[in-house]
Amino acid sequence: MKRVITFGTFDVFHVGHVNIIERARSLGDYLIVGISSDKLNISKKGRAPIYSEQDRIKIIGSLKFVDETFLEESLELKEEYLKKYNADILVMGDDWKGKFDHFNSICEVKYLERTPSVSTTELIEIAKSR
Ligand code: C2G
Repeated sequence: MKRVITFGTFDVFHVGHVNIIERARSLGDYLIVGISSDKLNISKKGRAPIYSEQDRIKIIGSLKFVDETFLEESLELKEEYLKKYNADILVMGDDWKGKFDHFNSICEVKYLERTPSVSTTELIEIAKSR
């Protein structure tokens, strides 16, 4: 049984998020998703997510591809999370390419191609302009 783990904010949920979650799940038998806390997002992106962490966890946890979710409190805790959740494969979008290669000694690290032409930032801009 292969355990796959992935991380993300998944704010303003869109098809790019579904695609990576679906593909991550297809690489193994059990998918764990670490969802960035509101606080972590503010430190990473300089703004609070549109959807709260409770709502983002509820949305991601309701997907049929997702077996388990948890709150990712810090980028520095990645190694602890990989060990705690017994991950065999870490999946990230290719915007993170190379950034997590050093975890190769703990688990397999895979970067999947991002879905083109859709992003949370762009969706916020489109919504604002209407
Ligand atoms: N994604 C994608 N295609 C898009 C947009 C996003 O495949 N068009 C992927 C990203 O590559 C990422 C996941 O969806 O793997 C979640 O995206 P974000 O919410 O932007 O994640 P991010 O804030 O980069 O968080 O510890 C790592 C971070 O928590 C990753």
